[in-house]
Amino acid sequence: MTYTYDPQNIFARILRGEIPNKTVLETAHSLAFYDISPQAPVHILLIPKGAYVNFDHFAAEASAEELVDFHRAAAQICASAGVAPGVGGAGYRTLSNAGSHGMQEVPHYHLHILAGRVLGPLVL
Ligand code: DGP
Repeated sequence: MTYTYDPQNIFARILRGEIPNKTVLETAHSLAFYDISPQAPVHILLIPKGAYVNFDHFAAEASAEELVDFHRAAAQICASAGVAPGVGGAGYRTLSNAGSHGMQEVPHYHLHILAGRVLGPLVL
């Protein structure tokens, strides 16, 4: 599978420091920041620093180190925000949009982390 990555996408520009962001967590391979248009009291975006278009690109081509870093970062964010059930929190939702049917807006893989209210059923 060949993936074409647009280096001018907004999250690539955030990673290069060309656009400011409100950073939540930075690790060796991942960056998390607040969504500019929050859909819940907690709405954080987690992105890998590598140039991956979407989830299937990341899953197929990221190194084991990048994959572990990313998922541990997601768990750390949920724990630090106090929303992870494992730390007594009320829970959260993670989701990732891909492609046109997924209505992905920014073509750099990202995980939405939503929490802070009852999120309701996943309405499609
Ligand atoms: P998606 O539809 O899954 O590609 O979601 C893209 C998200 O990115 C959307 O919730 C809004 C957010 N977003 C777009 N531009 C910016 C930006 O410049 N800064 C931040 N922090 N978030 C952005």
